[in-house]
Amino acid sequence: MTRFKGIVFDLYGTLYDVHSVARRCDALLPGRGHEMSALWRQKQLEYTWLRSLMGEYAPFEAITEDALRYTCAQLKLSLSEQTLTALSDEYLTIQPHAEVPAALAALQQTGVALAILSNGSARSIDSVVAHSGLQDRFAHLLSVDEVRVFKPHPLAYALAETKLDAPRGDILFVSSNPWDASGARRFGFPVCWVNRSGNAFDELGQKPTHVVPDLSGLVALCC
Ligand code: LAC
Repeated sequence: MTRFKGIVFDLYGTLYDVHSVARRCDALLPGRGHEMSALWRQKQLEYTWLRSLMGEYAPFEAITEDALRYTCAQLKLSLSEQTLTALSDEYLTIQPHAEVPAALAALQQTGVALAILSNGSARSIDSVVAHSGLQDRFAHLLSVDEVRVFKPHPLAYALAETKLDAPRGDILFVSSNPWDASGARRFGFPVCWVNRSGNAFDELGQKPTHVVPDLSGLVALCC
């Protein structure tokens, strides 16, 4: 029995493995697929933050394609528009991290409402979750599309508080992305940082409430 009324998860990197696209990248750039997917992911994130700072919004799929265009230009790779779209579409079918399905089932058993809050568009979130067969685990799939500003803007986190209809102190926010964990903590959620790779936490004036190595650690914390 957990003390939380809801648990809200970040999607990319937290529940689903973004670097599973590295395999496809490797076919295009043999031996450098990881470098390519890491640069692509970094630019994808930067473009969400920069668009928000510029007072603009573009759907996550468009940002993902723009980031891939930059990555190819930077790595001097010439890709047809068709390959570019096919590669970006890989983000619609990324796989969950291995322990995630069992962990979500155990957490759901406690009766707590589970949700996703992602910078991804509603279409991306629905596609990724449906592809993994995990749609029944979640009471809410929330996209920042609704507020047209990306995390870590407070309006994005406020969307989860409104939809879960519970005070922010009763909602545990779970992310493997330190910038996201910092934004959620700043908003007022208790935060569990999933530190899968033994990384340092960002220096943004916030500390996570809990740290776990993967979602099994979260189950131990909540069940
Ligand atoms: C998410 C990313 C950006 O919001 O991790 O799901």
